[in-house]
Parts: sequence; structure tokens; C-alpha cells
Amino acid sequence: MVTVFVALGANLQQPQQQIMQAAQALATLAEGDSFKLSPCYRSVPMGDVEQPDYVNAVACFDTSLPPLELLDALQAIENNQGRVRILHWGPRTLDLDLLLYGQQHIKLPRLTVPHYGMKLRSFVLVPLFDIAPKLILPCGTALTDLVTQSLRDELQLLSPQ
Ligand code: ROI
Repeated sequence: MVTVFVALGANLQQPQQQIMQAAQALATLAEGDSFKLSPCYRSVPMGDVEQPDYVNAVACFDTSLPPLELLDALQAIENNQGRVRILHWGPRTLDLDLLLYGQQHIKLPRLTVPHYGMKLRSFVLVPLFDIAPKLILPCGTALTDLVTQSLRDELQLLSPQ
């Protein structure tokens, strides 16, 4: 069994509802009552594509699924919520990124863990900190050393729906 962290992002078709629906689906992958979901945040889109603001959150749970089976399960949830990817870095109804799989480093054609961009993204680090303030990343960095007030200021905390 490992503890995994998954980033959720959506910016189309009632994004906060997309996140809550995805969280329910993710919870079915969790062992016991291990499932946790951060608050949702509104964030300005990263990248050059003009698109609506995102809603982002992070989930954490224990699972006995191996990495690629977990990835398949995440992609099935994305597809079930009507994900179509028209543009690389473009808008989407739901994006689920596997951030961390225990303390493992994984490099496969389909999957790189830890997620390559996570240490630079306020919309990942801040909700991750909400649910795991004491987390040490596999590279040895303490999450608390990465989460600054200026990162928090980039996000708008949303009320629960
Ligand atoms: N920007 C924000 N704010 N949130 C995301 O989840 C997100 N996801 C992406 C890109 C297009 C990189 N930008 C994003 O995939």
C-alpha cells in the first residue's frame, strides 16, 4: 500500500462541480477511509493559451493499485467526464495528474513521478500543503519550504459547493 497525491484541475462546464464529481470517483480507489480532498482554489491559467480560469484541488489517499493501473483509473475518470483535449495546454473539463506515488521516482513512457511541474505551480503546492503540511518530497525538500505567501496570493480560495 502507498499514499498517493493527485492534482485535479478543470476550467470548462462548471469546473468546481467537475472537481467534486472527480473527487467522488477518486474516493472509490482509496483504501479504508484514507481519502482526503483539499479546498478548491480559483487560479489564473498557466501557459500562453487564452482560456477561462481554472479550479484546482489536490487529493490524497492510500491505494494498492500499481502506478500504471492507477494512471489508467485516472484517465478513465477523465474520459468519463467528457475530457477532450483539443489543444496542448488548452482548456479541459478535467485534468488528473499523479503528483506523488509514495516516495518513488518513476520514469516510464506514459508516466513521470514526481510530476515534473509540481514544484513551480502555486495551484498544486498550496492545496497540497493544506492536506499534507508536513510532507517531504522524494527529492528531500520539505513542502513547507516551497509554499510562500506570494504563491498563496496567486490563488482565490473558493467556498465549498
Ligand atoms: N493552469 C492552471 N491555473 N491550472 C491548471 O490546472 C492548469 N493545467 C494545465 C495548464 C494548461 C498548464 N495550465 C493550468 O494543464
